[in-house]
This record gives sequence, structure tokens and C-alpha cells, in this order.
Amino acid sequence: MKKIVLSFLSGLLVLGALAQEPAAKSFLLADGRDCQSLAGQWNYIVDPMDTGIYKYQMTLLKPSRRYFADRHYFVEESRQIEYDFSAAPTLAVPGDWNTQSEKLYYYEGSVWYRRTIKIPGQAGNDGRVAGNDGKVAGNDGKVAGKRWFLYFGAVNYKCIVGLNNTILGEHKGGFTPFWFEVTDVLKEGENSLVVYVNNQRGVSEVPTVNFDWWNYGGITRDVLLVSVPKVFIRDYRLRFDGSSAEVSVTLDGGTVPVTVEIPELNCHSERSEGIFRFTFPKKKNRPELWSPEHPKLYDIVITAGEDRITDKVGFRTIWTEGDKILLNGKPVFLKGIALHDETIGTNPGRCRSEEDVRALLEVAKDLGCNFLRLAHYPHSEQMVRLAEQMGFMLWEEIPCYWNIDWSSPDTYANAENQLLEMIGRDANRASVIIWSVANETPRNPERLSFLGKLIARARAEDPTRLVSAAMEKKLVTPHHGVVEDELIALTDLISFNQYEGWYDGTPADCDSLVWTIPSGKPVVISEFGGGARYGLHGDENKRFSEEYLALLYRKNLEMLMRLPGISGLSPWCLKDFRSPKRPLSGIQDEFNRKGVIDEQGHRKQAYYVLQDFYRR
Ligand code: GCB
Repeated sequence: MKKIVLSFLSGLLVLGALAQEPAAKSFLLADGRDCQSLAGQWNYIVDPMDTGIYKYQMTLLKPSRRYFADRHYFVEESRQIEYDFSAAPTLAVPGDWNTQSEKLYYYEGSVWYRRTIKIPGQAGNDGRVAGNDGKVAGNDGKVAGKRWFLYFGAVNYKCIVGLNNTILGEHKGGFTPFWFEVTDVLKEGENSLVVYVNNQRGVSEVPTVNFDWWNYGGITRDVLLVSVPKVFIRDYRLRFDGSSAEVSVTLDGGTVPVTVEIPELNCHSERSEGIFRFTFPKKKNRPELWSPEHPKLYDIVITAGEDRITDKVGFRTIWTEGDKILLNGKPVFLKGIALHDETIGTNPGRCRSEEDVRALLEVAKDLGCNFLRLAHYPHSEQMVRLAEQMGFMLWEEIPCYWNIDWSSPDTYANAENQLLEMIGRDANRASVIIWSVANETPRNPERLSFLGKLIARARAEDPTRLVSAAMEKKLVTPHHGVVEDELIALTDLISFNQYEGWYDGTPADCDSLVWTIPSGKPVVISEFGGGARYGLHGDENKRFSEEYLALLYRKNLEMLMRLPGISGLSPWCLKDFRSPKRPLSGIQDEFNRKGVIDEQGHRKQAYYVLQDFYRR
């Protein structure tokens, strides 16, 4: 998140110097927070020329910068104003713009969103919003009581946020949450929120210009207006090592006494700061451990002065020993599938609701999965929470995908920020067992240093989970696959993608393929698969037929289960997903067809092959 220095010039809000904020700070959402959802229809203006940003180009290198404000608040009514939010059409928020308007289907560029927010309440004489105690502060004109925050679940890809003609800041990265404090800007009555969103791809961005999924633009996840007491619980972290649990609480705005309770376990502790430690020496007090078979969650209640939140947490451990993954101390096999954040339906787009996410998870349950690879970027918080309730272990990753700009410090800072925002949001979720920093990246010294730093950062931020990356294999002959990557020394798993029978060889070649893979760590096949159009039939040699894909699954499963150290699979993938890289008419029609179900949920034959394997 960056803060922007503001100044007014001729009635236009001018963007000044940008100051980089240090690291992502998490802001916890939990029950007990006073949240107003800003979901609904927002007015929008499509702005391919960036007219709202650049008034005119003074010189080629120095555009004069400005910002579309809300006309209602515009100071110089006598000026010619050529836009009007209230007369503009609307888009649903949350939601991607591509699937809401035919005109925006392929659009990559700038869109301005605007909605008003009505704040009832008792204002101080400066018109700002009072706390629920109704108290008005002293002669500094500030209002006592509550603090207010605007919280964005995700905006793809970059945005600038303005409230009541004040720019709050900007954010980059399309899949992670961010927030701004608006206590001093929000006022009683009508407020105008304007958000500039731009989803243009860029060479030094994360992801970069080339990736195999739809570049859905827009305010794709929830926007919330959150109010909290002056001193509030900004974050807490729970850590469990098998016999004791630690809870560290981060307050914002001052210091007050804090209480942490887990009522069902009779845990209760009070202090003013530091770490709360709970040991479970007696068997009868010990938490029931979270696992896919028994996804037990406990209420945790944290009170700090006037602030009180409740959340649900699970207790489990995850580590590796030799080539085994141990969940709660016992070897576990990851029966997984990889998936994109995209709905099942006739017009699929980004998931917007718990129902959208539940529909995907129910298919994965029916398939017999206990593990999901959430590809290739952080999915929504709803997804991670529901997976926790339904008993799925998760691999979460950031979009360092294919060949990004490894030598750019800005690209690194962006990737690290996305990593920290992801960990900050989900560090208390028992479902998440793996943080992954990259997918199929080419081996070179710059990439090793970049990803090495990210892996170290992930471990420093969260030493309780496994860290990995989806690597690649190489075929030294058509019958000999080799996995060799300097990253393996740094990760907890040997995870790699391989496409025998699709991009390499035929399904039958799996029978004779020999593998050389380093030993000593668990092997997780982060992708395998092939394409099939649901309803297209033929013999097992006909590409894109259901029969071909079913054979490919049978042969790959047999081959992969012969690998020493094999500890898990996440075939590519659950559902056919939109990708502009897949134009083949009549077969792909802009869908990557490697799903075991199609975009509408029809199960292909390969689905049943995998289901049979997982259920056995
Ligand atoms: C891969 C990528 C995945 C692609 C897939 C494919 O290796 O990781 O994002 O969609 O291959 O279908 O080619």
C-alpha cells in the first residue's frame, strides 16, 4: 500500500509524490467487527485514455496528473465537466467487469468506480462522524470514539482510492486485501467513494504479461466499511506446536488490557501485552485436532479495552520428516486438485459469494479430495475459511508465474508485499499448510536469488508451515525425466509440474518413463493433466476426447504412484477455466479444457478415474 501526498490545484485533485509504506500490515476481519458491506451496484466510467488521471500531456514524459472526483463535490461548477458518475451505468461490486458487460469482455485498462456511502450518526461541529458514545472531542475539533477503515478484499490489478475528494492511497496486486483508515475523511451524511482500477498487464508486474488465465479486472472481492474503538485489535496470530498454543495480539492506537479466551478448552488469560501461552498438559483439556476427517474448530474470543472479536480456529501441526508429510504427527497423502478462482456456470467469472466457492468445494469433496492447490494467486478469504470448515488442506500461492522480471527491485517488493498480505490474511487458518512462492519459473541466478529471498521471508513471517514452489522437470530422453532445481535445497517439498501424455509423449509412454528425483523430501506433483471437451468422444488416441483424458489419468496415476517419496498430487485441474490463450474453435473456445469438469459442472470420464483412485 502506498500513501499519496495530496494537494489541490485549480479544483482538481493532484497526485503528488508517492511514498512506499514498509511492509504489508494485516487487518483482521472476524466476528464482532462492526462492518458495513459496500456490495451493490456502483456507477462506472470506462477510461481507456486515462482522462481521469492525465489532463493533457504537457511533455511526453511529464503528464499533468489529476483525478476524477465526484461531480457533486466539484468546486468549480462553471468549468466544463465531461463526466458524471450519477448518470453512468453500473457494475456489481464485488465482481469482475469482463463478465458483466459484453463491451468489457476483453477490456484491459482503466475503469472508474463510484458509490456513495450514507453515514447516519451524531456529528461533531466539524461534521465528522462521532463514536457510538456520541461524544465530541475537545477543541482540536476531532471526534472522539470510533475509528473507521475502508477494507478491500481484492482489486485487480492496481487502484487509487479517493473518499470525499481526498486520495487515501493506492494499491498494486490483484488478489490480496488492503485497507485505509478514513476516520478523518468520513463524514456524517453522504460520502463519495471513487476508485480508479486498472488491469493492464506489465512486464515488471506480478504476474507479468503472459499467463494462462483470464485477466479479470475490477473490484473483484468485498469492500467493507469497518468501525472499531480508538484502540483496537488489528491482528492476532495463533501458533500451536502439538502441546501448547501461543496467541500474540497486535493492538493499534494504544495499549489496553487484553483477554484471550478459548471457552471450550477453559483457556483464559489476561495481560497488557506480549504472548499468551496455553499449555494443555492434561489429556482431557487438549484440543481435538483439526484434520480433513475431523475439521474441528473452536471459538476464540479476544477482548482489548472496548474492542471484542470472536473467531474460529483449528489446532493442528504440519511438518515433514524425511520424505513424509506429517499432519498431527502422522503421515498424510495429499489427495488434491488444483483450481482457479472462477465460478461454475454458463458465464463463469470470478467467485463473488460463499455460494460460488461452496459449489467448487462440493465438487472437490465428491471427488474425494482432502487437499487443494489454490492456483495461481491467493483466492478469497471465503474460500480459505470454508475449506477450513469442510476439511481441506490448502496450498496457497502468489502469482510469480513463468518468467517475471527477476532483477527488478520493484518487482521483488511487489511480490513480497503480495506474499505478506496473503500470509497476514490467512495465518490463523488451520486449512493452509503450504505457502508457495512461484509456479514454473526458469532456472537462473536472478530467479534463485529472488525466490530464495521470498522463501526466507515466508519462513520468517510464519515458521509453522511448509514452504514450496511448483517447479519443472526436464526430459533428458523421451523415457527419462529429471527433476533438478537449486530451489529444492530451500523448499520443504519437491513439487513439480509434469505433462506426460499431453505436452510430452503419449499416455502409454508413462509405462516406461523413468525418473531421477532428489531424495530426502516429500514429492508432491503440483500438476499433471491434459485437455478434453466434455461430450467429445472417440478412441483413446483422439486428443481432446474424454476417453483420451481418462487414459491419461489412469497412466499418470500408475506412474506417479511408483515414485519414491510420493506424498501428494494436485492434478491440473478441477474445472475448465477461461483463458485467452486457448482459442481452438469448437473445442476450447477460450477455455483451458484441462478440467475434470467443464465450466458448467459436467463431469468428464477422467473425473471418475480420479474419484475412484482417491476413494480407494
Ligand atoms: C502449466 C501451468 C498452468 C497452465 C497449464 C496448461 O504448467 O502451471 O497454469 O494452465 O500448464 O494448461 O498448460
